[in-house]
Amino acid sequence: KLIKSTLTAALILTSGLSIAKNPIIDNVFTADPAAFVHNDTVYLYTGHDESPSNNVFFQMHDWLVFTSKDMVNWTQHGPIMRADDFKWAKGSAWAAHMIERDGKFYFYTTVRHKDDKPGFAIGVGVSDNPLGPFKDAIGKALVTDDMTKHTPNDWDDIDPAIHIEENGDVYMFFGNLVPKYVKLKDNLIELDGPIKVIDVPNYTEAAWVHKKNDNYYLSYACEFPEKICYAMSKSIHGPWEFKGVLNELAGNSETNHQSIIEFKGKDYFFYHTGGLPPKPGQESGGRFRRSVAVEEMKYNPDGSIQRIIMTTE
Ligand code: FUB
Repeated sequence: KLIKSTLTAALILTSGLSIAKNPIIDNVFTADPAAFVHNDTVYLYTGHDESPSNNVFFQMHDWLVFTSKDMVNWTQHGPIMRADDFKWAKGSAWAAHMIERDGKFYFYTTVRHKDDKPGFAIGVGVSDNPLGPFKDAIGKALVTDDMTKHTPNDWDDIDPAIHIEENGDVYMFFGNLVPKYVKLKDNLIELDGPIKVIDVPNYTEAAWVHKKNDNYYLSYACEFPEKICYAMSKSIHGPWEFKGVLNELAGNSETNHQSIIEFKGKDYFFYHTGGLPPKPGQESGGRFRRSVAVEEMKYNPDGSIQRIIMTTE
């Protein structure tokens, strides 16, 4: 035990920060990571897979959050919000993203809308605390399926991801099969202009935008089963130059969903896999029983990103 602690300490000392063994959460099934750095802490927001079997479609009712100050030890909190906290929604707590402005925390989520506006929708939760609880910030959906009829399916308006520009302008990226973005008003709960379509190849879902130095990066789940691809631009408005696959198929989960952050001088890539082994009397991880994992991410001198090496494979 002493040798193990000494080795761990040495690893932390030589590399600055160590990283947890994947999947980083193993007591509950988690998906769709959205990491957020606040006050020297990583807040890892996740969906919560509760399907009893990989033959039963997503059963997702609420969102969880896990915190860490060292990327090794994670503390579970939550649920921070349930899909049915939106009175106009009827379940499906799919992918979400957290941001902060002026001491308030805004949680952009995917949910299924009730039958008066069928299809998926994007809602916004708000709280004074990043650990919640969150309440509906608007009392209605920010985006409904009838506003985004780009595909025959009713979920082309899922997976919100927010990017805040240095001048304070806020943009929401989202979509399934057709990637889209829209500016938000300063109040963060209204659209400020039209929803625009983005031109990148092989897009499936899970858009995430981040900026490093002068480069904007749009990463997204591509093809199906999903890999993560990415594109680069010098402007939030594009054009986006396709740069290829960033992360290969993540084991047996079919979907893949990434979140990219910088924390204490290192860059990290969160994703999910179906790799959790079975517990007695239960099915193993898989496409509807997913688990969040993380890897260190490295940039090349030209700003492109090195292919992620998955320690989960
Ligand atoms: O978790 C439900 C859906 O699966 C998400 O919204 C997608 O990104 C995919 O991961």
